Amino acid sequence: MRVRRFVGDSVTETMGKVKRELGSEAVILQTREFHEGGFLGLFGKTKVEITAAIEEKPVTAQTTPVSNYGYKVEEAKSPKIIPAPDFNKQTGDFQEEIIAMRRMLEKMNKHIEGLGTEKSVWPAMLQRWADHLQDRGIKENLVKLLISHVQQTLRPEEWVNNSQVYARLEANIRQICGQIGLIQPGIDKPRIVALIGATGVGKTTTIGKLAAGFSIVDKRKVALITADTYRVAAVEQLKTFGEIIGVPVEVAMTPNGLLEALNLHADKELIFIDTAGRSPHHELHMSELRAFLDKAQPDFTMLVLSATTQFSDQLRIYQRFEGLTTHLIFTKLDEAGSVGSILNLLGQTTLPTAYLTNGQSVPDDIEAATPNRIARYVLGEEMPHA
Ligand SMILES: Nc1nc2c(ncn2[C@@H]2O[C@H](COP(=O)(O)OP(=O)(O)OP(=O)(O)O)[C@@H](O)[C@H]2O)c(=O)[nH]1
Ligand SMILES: [Mg+2]
Repeated sequence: MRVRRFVGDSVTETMGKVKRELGSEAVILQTREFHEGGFLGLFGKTKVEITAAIEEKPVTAQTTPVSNYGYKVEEAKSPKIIPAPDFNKQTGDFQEEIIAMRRMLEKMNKHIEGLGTEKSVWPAMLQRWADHLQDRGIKENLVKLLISHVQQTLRPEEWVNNSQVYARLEANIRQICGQIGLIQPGIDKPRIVALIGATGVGKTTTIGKLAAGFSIVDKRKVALITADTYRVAAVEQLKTFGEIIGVPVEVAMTPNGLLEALNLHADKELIFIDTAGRSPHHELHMSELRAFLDKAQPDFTMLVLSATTQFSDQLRIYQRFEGLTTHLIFTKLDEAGSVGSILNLLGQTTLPTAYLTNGQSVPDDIEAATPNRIARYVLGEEMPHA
């Protein structure tokens, strides 16, 4: 590993030096500000020092900025922006509904526990549905809950009717999904939205989609801040999105820097904060993230979970980020063969779901979550043969 120290007048300038010398894959080891010159440091100049390292032979930085997708920025500016979903369709603040949902969920959980985990044997017409749900990745106890509900509420001669069974399952899955909570821009001050989660789940891409939707389609005043200064490439990625969408991007090296960046955009309606992907097992990384969030006090802290992550890992990640998270976002629904894991997770939380993403295209591949859409994804398009 090659370690180098860089000094400059500003974060941007110093980061530029790091990138030129060590390339985009350089890892930032330490950042500090110091005073140079002036009597006892008074009236001196504030300098920025960045210590960075590169694993192997340094890669020469590209002269033409390249986006995360590998296309040139100039080319990327030209794609037609297709209107994104209307993110403002709020379901409203139905406090009573939420309380009722929680009660129902608690009841359901009790019921699920009572059902045990041994595999059930159902009448043949229902068994094919039980197998289908299991193939979709739904846990055994939820499968039991869903199928026993069909068994109790439909007459045996109706079990052969796929659309009737599907509708019944869908209705039940909608209930398990619980609440939806979408971002609403602030009125007299910006709403602050931070995206957190494990590495590579799609945080930055999702911010690109949301920022494009709100700024281009909804004509809202948006700013982006990245607190992910761990890799130079991460900063470049968000800056590229900012350039394409036409919204300002700030880089926050420290929690105080984040606060400054937020204050700089007090006139905005929405500020998105991108954070570094965190391994939930890495305590130091988690406490760094906490320090950023403590300073920013976001209105929404959205945990991004990938549908391609297996349920046991999703659950572990969810539990680790639980105290910080206010909303959930599920990504990569297009890549996951079956997304029953989402239902398994939603069955264990009362946190609202906000958005679902289903592809790499910015801003198209995102939709506001609805219990209906989640149910459709969970059940899949195909139905078992009668
Ligand atoms: N198929 C698919 N790919 C996605 C989706 N969302 C993001 N990606 C891809 O997943 C990869 C990682 O996305 P990023 O947005 O960089 O993920 P991140 O969570 O910011 O990653 P780190 O900052 O490194 O933790 C990229 O190749 C994205 O294009 C999605 O909904 N579907
Ligand atoms: Mg990222």
